[in-house]
Amino acid sequence: MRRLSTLFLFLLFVSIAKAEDGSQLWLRYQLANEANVSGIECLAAEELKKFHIGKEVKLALNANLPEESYLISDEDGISIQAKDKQGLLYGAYALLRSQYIPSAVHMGQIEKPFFKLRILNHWDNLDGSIERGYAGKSIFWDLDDDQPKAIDSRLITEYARANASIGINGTVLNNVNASPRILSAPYIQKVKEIAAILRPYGIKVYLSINFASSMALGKLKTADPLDKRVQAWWKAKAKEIYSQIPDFGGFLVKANSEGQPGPGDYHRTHAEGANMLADALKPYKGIVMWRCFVYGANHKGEDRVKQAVSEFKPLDGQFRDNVILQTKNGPLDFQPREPYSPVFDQIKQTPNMVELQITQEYLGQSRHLVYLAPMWKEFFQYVSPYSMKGIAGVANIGKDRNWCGHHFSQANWYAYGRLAWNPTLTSTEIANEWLQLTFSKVPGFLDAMTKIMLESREACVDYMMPLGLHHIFKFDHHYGPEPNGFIARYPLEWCPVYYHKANQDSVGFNRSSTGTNATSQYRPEIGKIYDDINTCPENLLLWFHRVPWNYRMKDGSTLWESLQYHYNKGVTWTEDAHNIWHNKMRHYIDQQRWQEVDQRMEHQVQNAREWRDVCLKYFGSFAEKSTTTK
Ligand code: GCV
Repeated sequence: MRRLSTLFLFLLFVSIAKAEDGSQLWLRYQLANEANVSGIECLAAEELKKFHIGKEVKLALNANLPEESYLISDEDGISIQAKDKQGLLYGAYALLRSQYIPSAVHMGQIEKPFFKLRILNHWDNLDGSIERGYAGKSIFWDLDDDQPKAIDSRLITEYARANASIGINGTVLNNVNASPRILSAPYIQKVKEIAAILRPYGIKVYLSINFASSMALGKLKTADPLDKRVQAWWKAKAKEIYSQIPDFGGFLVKANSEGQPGPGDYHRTHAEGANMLADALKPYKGIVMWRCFVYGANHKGEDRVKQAVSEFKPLDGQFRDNVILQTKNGPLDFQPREPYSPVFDQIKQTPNMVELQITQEYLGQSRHLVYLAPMWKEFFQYVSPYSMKGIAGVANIGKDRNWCGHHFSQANWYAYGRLAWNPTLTSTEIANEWLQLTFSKVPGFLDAMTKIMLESREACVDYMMPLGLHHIFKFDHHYGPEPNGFIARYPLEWCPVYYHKANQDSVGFNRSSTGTNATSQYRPEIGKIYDDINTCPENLLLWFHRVPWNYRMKDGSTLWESLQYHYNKGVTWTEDAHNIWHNKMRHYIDQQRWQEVDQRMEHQVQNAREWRDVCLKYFGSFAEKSTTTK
């Protein structure tokens, strides 16, 4: 008895002693005893001195290496070579990672980032709220006031360090639904202060702009991009910004989309709008990232998923060379599963970059454990990373102690950075790395949790919207299920019923050549596959086709049976995953993080059940009455 209680006390002590709050992310390095680092004095050297354990490390510049790359060798001690200090820093973080994961460094090989632009997009409002943010307030902004509050330099330094450790080299500091005030002098001053913190970490700052800023701030009566006064206003604004922040990256623009102003307000094209800004930024080597997420303006009434191609394809080739079109991975809006956006097939002469969503707007927010790398890798199976100039990820970062709300949502930030660096890494490799750095290397933990992470996205699709169903979320906050959410006063494109059109005969959106013909926007070899119900992947069936309830799936079940199977499978997965965490993972990690994850997983189970029950009741109300199921 006494021995047992001593053991209990010992275990308790160990777990309390190791309590962690997740604030260190994947950078939980033990302090080294002033490691032996020689060569260039830089941030890389400082990081290594603090955390590198083992042999001496030499840092050297080598002009022959590509920008941002590094070369680590182990002859006569370890050396890191790079063309620039940024490369040295990336090399230092790789070396530190290799203390936990030896395969993180390939000795003697030049490592260079795949995408030149590896950018985070913060949808942070100037009042500190974050659109689609689920981890507390903004780390950059506080009260939207004429005079912005002082920045928290300690927090922003930690943010910079975390990003540099995974190779992110740019950040857009404010929401694409942008307040014009971001371009006022006091805010530019704050941006300058933030840029000064991020610069040593190799991170450039960018801003989202409001297209009508010349009216709101400049007191002009117009924002017409062909108006000389408007052009002059933007040129002067660019000059002002660059006089404060010489390495400012450029602008991100949401125009004529969801109520935002844009060139369309003056019957000008997106190209005319983007070019006006591009001309203002050009003397300073700045770029414009112009979003293709537009619908409901010029092509009202057209199938929403077709509208971006309809809008931008005729403009291809008309953009200045410092404009990049930024397009969401799917043609609708960051659903748990979408086909890739056909913009990537149709825009051939204008540089493209993809916008991924790290924050889980439609994937359980910071309540659900859903690892997104498999979803992004699925996109890269169809759209070659070689066809893109850059990659953007809508951040899931806020002031919560653990940065992302759910400890496992940190994995999505990490995975985004790692894939931006090297899109050929597998989801398994990244999950494994992240788990080892963030939690534990013990195989019992690592194997079980890698499996759970890898399965989690498909499970989320199963319990939310299997077989190609989409946008059946509760209105506005996009958390729970609302398949019957048709409220006529909203734009049609926001109503779930518009997307599944369930009735007693069938369900699904006919986007084949007998319907809206969205399949024709894909390159022919893919369009053909999607167009034919027999070849269309079943996981996108109801996205592209209208299907009778008694349609025979490949496994012989009817559509209705299959739908029930998937919803149940998704729920069972959450129950099993939670049981594993609850019963088996506890002793591998610290109590605090175990408990916080446990509570969230319990909630995920409840929410998954709600999804299943609401959706099966609703779809069942048609399917079970259907003559086609009899
Ligand atoms: C920033 C969806 C989201 C909006 C978001 C928009 C966009 O509609 O729900 O919150 O606005 O996409 O990407 O611009």
